[in-house]
Amino acid sequence: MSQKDYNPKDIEAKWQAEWEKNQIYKAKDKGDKFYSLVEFPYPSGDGLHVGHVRSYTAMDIVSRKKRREGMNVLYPIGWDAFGLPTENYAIKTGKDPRLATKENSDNFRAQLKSLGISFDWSREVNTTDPKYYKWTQGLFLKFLEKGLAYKTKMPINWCPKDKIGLANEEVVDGKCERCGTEVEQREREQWMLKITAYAERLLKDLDEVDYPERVKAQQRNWIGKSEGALIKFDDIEVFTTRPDTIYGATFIVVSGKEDRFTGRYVTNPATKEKIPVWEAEYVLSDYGTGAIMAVPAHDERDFEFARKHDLPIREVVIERTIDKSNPHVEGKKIVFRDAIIAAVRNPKDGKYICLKWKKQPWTTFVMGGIEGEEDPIVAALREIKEETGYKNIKHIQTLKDAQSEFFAAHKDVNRVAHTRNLIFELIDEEREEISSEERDTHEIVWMSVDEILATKMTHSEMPIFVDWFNGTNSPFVGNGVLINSGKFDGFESEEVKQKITKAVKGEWVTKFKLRDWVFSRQRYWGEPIPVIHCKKCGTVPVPESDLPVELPVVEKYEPTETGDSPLAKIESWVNVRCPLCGDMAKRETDVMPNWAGSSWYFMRYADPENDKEFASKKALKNWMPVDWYNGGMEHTTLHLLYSRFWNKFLFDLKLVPTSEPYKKRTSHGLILAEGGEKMSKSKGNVVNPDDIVKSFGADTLRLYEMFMGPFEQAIAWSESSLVGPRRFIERVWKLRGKLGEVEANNFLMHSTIKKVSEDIESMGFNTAVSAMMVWVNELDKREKISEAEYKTLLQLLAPFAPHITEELWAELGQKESIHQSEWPKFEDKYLVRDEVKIMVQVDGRVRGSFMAKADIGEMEAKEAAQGLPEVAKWIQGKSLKFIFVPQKLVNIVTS
Ligand code: ANZ
Ligand code: ZN
Repeated sequence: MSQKDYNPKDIEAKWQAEWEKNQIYKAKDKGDKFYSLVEFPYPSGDGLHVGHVRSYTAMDIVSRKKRREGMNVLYPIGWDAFGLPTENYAIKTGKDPRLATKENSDNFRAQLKSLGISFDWSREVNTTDPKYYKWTQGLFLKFLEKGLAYKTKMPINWCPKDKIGLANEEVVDGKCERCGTEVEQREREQWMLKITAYAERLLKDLDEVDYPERVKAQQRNWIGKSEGALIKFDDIEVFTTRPDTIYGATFIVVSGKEDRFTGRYVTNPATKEKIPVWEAEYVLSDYGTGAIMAVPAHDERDFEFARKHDLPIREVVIERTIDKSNPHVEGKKIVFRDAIIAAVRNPKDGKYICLKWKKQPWTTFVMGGIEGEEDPIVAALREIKEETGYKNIKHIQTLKDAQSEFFAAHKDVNRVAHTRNLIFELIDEEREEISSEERDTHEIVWMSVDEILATKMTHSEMPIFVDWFNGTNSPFVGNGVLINSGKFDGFESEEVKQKITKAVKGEWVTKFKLRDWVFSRQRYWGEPIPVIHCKKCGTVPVPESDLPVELPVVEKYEPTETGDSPLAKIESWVNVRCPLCGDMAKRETDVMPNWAGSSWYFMRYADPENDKEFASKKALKNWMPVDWYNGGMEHTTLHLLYSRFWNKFLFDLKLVPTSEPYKKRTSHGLILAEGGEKMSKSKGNVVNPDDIVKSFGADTLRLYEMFMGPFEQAIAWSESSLVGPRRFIERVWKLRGKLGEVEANNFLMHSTIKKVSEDIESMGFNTAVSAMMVWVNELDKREKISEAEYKTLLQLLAPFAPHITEELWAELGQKESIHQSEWPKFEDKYLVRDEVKIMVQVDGRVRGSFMAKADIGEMEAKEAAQGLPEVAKWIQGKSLKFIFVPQKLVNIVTS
């Protein structure tokens, strides 16, 4: 059969037009719904990024599969078009941002269409369209009405040269991104949204949603819930999550610009000692009370600070270690003991004395008990001499204490030992005889650090020594048993937190790291905040009937000399009558941040044309929540949290049906430039998807991006790797020439259906593609393939490569679009790859059998059947015909 060559240019535009004409991707407002969502792009002047293509293609594949499984799918797109780049472009060139936005979104739309993504274009939204931001403003007024929008003084980044407030991303190393001037902090009245009112619920409801663990973890950290105590050290109140360590609080640190002793002392309410008050930057002014009790023995930052400034370090919690190989034996007596463990080093070769026990399978350092009030170092020196004979020893370091629990087999008791862990060094090798009793107990061996680390040493305190060997002698920050803590000695730290708080008259509280959301910008290209300031009536909301408050046309886009929005200069716009008293009043000139429009866009898609409400309850009930939302990890803490907050707020007003907007969230990995750097215009390493579509076709680009690596992982672009997917597509194209009257290899077909179906659900797109490649390889080896196999292949490949599959499908004479055909189903009975017994008949009588792989093909089976000796004699010298029933039978007909 002759066939024309594969040429994507001939087919891609043709099918795109056909799909658009037949509206095959349009969501209907009925039936079992599936709402797939991708983050709508900011339509920049640079055009679509190959990173967009990765995320949008992935959810396109999911959406296409769901549609073909009979679901009513909503897969919408729009433009998140307010924002700084367009505004800065306007400042530079004078070009109206409306125009730039129109041009850029037109370009994005054309680009997306050229990729064959199955968006429902009838629901396109644009956050800068007054018909859209009318509702962003309307929703803001609901926050205002409920007391969740308020004004307060906040510090902002201020460039004194450009006289402009800067977003955090415009401050680079403390300098203005445009002019390099040192950025200052300025206090300014700002509008705030009270997201903190929802902190607890934003945290708790994470348990209900299907998000990747790393996304949940980031949100939990960002919300940052801590339970702890407020405790007064005279007039300085601190917030601490570890009141159990208060006996080790040897100084106070208050938030400040640099490390500095203030000259003051306050009383530690537990120890009654006077402790110094320091100032340092590591204590944040806006968390807790802005002051801490420093416990250097148990907190990394306090430890570092104390070492740097030579402040006292007092250990008050010791680690409780349980020796798993010698655990307590039930019914045995518990004996408490103070003990030492001494690691003695010979400075000559860096080896340490270890004891190999003769009656127990133990290797230990020198160890022993502390008698009465004996000093631990004195006790250790005594033990070293007794057990090893070395006389001249010096103490090098005291490590952390521990409380270890083990069964002391040699004494037949359960021990709870408070161990002092010590490091010593030999001064010389002078040595005295050791007792025969000691000699019978253990043998002395010298071991290097490496040998020690490779040996299973018996002490459960080993981690403390390993820290020392590795030079990471860090404070013990965990929970444990209290020491040096007066009447609380011996108690578990976790148990006494509240008791100690009470004893020092503190208060148990819950704190969050989450701050309220600064919701105003002194800029132009954003939604005007819809309020009016009246001398008599105060802050008055613009009546809903007057919304939208449209952005007026301005001549200059720069903020004013005083850092106000350029809107402040438009007298005719600013001066209005008060909606309440009718006196002259002034409009608010701040605009919203670019996070506003994206906080609710997924709701608008449900009902994009509605001019009575932001979306009707009915439409929202039809579509919400979003079933699957894919987006970037960079949006985890801002956009994702903000939009969950808006949704919860509207849920409380009974305006949306569910308290969480997104059932499931996934995240794609970034696409990096060739070589692994970030793609950026300045580096000139940005790949333009248009170029790839032109030279390879959209199907190849889509397939390549799905095949390039695991979807959640970052991966570098590789131009040379595009030929793989392109060749694969060409092979699929050519396979058509092999169509014929043959039996399908059901095992391969059904296992590929299963693999591709499951991999799409788990975003294993790369392995789905490789399963299809393996299958095509096998099909290509055969002389003929069946129509069932070819059709199934096209149907599985269609979500990945929608154009070529549609073309080939049509060539097979199919009237309906492949994208409306039913998704292939696999049958379990074909999935067994185990060996099967294949009977061999000659002229209808069973003459033999052989075992073979379940997926054995016709050719192989014929050969195997003829090769059986018990069959050979029946067919010798005759001309043969074969009938092959896969997995069952080779029937040979002689004549
Ligand atoms: C004493 C202490 C001892 C602490 C110890 C920790 C370990 P989270 O869990 O993040 O809430 N802290 C309190 N306010 C702070 C501030 N404004 N800036 C910097 N650090 C501050 O952390 C609470 C702990 O962080 C508090 O518990 C306090 O140090 C410190 F072994 O108090 B802690
Ligand atoms: Zn008024």
